Amino acid sequence: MTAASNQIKSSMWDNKQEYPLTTESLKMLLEQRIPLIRLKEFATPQECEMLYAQSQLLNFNAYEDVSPKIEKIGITVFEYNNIGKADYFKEVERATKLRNSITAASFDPLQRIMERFRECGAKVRIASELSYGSYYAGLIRKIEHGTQIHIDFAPLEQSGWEICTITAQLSWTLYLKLSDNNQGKTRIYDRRCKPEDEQYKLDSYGYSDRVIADADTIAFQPYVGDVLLFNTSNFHYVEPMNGQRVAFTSMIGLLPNGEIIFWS
Ligand SMILES: O=C(O)CCC(=O)C(=O)O
Ligand SMILES: [Fe+2]
Repeated sequence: MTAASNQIKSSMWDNKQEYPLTTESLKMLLEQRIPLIRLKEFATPQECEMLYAQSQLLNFNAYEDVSPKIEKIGITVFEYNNIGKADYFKEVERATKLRNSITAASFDPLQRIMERFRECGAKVRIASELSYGSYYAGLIRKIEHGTQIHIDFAPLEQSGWEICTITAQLSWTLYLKLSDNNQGKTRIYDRRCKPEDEQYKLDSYGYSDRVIADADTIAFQPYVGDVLLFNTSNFHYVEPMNGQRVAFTSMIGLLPNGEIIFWS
């Protein structure tokens, strides 16, 4: 490797390690200067088990046109890209009622993570759309066969929604149920997407592994009760899992005015 490329690398991830959530680490994650934040023991094993048990009483739905299969409870803007905004907002109330009934019978990780952000001085709220109202936030998601290499960045995926005006995007994931085999790691690359990467796209969301050639990487081992926070405009994927991998998750975006919004 050349000295020049080394220099570029060190200006992105100075340190390939896990950070706790602080005002400083949150800022660095939004700026893609650190790979990830782990909130250890964000929830107790009992809380995770209760939330998981609630999800087992309901039907998970698989994403259409996404392979390997990913299943979830709750709705996403991603699925309404082609269907349209009005139809998405028609479903928000129903999905929110269902989520509230699940969290009322267990615990509410969404309120807790928003509180943890406030403790770091962030101004947080659920994303909202002029003349439609609040977005939906908070999926229960099953990723057990891994994912393709991808990024998540609303300004590239949606247009004409509030979430398209964000300047940085993170996701947070609380792991509720994991088979005890240390599989299903989340792998994150020190490689942000650029417009030219379109040539590496394989389908609706996956990219060829040529996109991450030579990039630095970190593998996150999920544990029940821990939260992973990372910048989703870094290429990333989930490794397959022989068994269960169920989590509670949403997206997080930074608006130009400094506000932080949550949605799914
Ligand atoms: O389940 C995970 O560990 C992360 C999944 C993912 O791709 C994301 O949160 O953007
Ligand atoms: Fe992702």
